[in-house]
Amino acid sequence: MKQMLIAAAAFCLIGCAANQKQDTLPTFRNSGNPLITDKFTADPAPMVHDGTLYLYVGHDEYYEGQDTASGGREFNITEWLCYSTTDMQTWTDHGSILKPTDFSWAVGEAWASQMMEKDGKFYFFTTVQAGAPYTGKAIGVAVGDSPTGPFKDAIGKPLVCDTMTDNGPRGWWNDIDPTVLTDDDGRTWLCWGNGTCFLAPLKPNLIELDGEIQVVDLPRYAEGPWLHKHNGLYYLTYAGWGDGRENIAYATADSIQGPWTYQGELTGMAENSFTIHPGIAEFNGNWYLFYHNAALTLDGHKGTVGRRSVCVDKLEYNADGTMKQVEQTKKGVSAE
Ligand code: FUB
Repeated sequence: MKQMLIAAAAFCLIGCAANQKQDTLPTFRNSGNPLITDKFTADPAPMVHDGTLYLYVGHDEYYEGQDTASGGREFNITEWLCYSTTDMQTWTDHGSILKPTDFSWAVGEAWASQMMEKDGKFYFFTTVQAGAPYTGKAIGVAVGDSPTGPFKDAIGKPLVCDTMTDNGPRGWWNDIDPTVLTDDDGRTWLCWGNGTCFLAPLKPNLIELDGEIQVVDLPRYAEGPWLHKHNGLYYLTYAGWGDGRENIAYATADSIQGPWTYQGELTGMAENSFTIHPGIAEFNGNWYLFYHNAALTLDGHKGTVGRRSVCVDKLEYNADGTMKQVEQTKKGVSAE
C-alpha cells in the first residue's frame, strides 16, 4: 500500500511538472502570414500527434555582415525550434529543441527536417553540415521520448553522407532535406536531395537504410521533398525551379516506388524569397500546406534569402485526387 502511495505521488509530481512547464511556455495567436513574427523561421515540418500539431522549423538568424554575404554564408541557422497548437489559432512556443552540434560529427547548419513517431519514440531526421571525416551536407537522426525532446543522436554518425550518393548537379550539397513516410505494409521510406531526389527504405528501427538508394526523376526538381498519402494516392511535393526562384510542384503515384506522374505547380514563388519549402499535414479534418516566404522585417532587418518566415494556408484536393493550386495569402488560416 505504502509503495502504491509513493508511486502515485511520484506519478503526480512528474505529471504536474510537465503541465507546469507547458503552462509557463509563451503562446501567441495566429494573426495570419507569416505565422511566426518574433523570429525568422524556415523549412516548416508539421507532425500531428495525439490531437496536437507540432511544427518544427529552422531558426534563420541575422548576423553582422549578412547583407553583403554571398555563397554559402547567406544562411545562419544554428538550431531547430518547435511550436505546437491544438486549434491552429493559439500556438505554444517550445523554443530550441536541438542544435546541429548535438550531433558530435556535425559542425553546424540546422537545415530542413522532419519528425516521425514510432512506438512511442520520436525520430528527428534532419540536415546538417558534417565535419571530418565526413564531408559536405549529411542527414542525421536524433531520437527522444516526447515530441519536444530532449533528443540525442541515435547512431553517432550520419544516416546518409556524401559518399553514399552520386554527386549530381549540386555535388557535396545534395544530401539534404529528409522526408519520411510509413507505407501501409509498415515499411518507412526516406526521401531527400538537392538537385537529385533520392529514395530509400529504412529498417524497422528507423536508424539504418534497408536497401538501395533509388533516384526519382522529377521535372524541374530543386530540393525540399515532402511525402504524404491521401485516399490511397502517394504525393511527392517539392521545391521546383520557377522563374529564377523556387516554386512548389508535385507528382503523384500509386506506389511509393513510382512511377511518379508530374502534376504541375502547387504554388507560385514565395514573396521575396529565393527558396520555398513544403510541409503538409492533415489536422482536425483539414489539410494544410506550410511553406516559407521572406516577407517579415524584424529589428530593422528585411526578409531575404537567409531571413525567411514560415506561413500556412489551407490545402484542398480535386475529385480526381490532384491538389488545388494554393494561393499564398496574408490571412492564412487565421480566424481573426
Ligand atoms: O534552409 C536551408 C535550405 O534552404 C533548406 O534545406 C532548403 O530546403 C532551402 O529551404
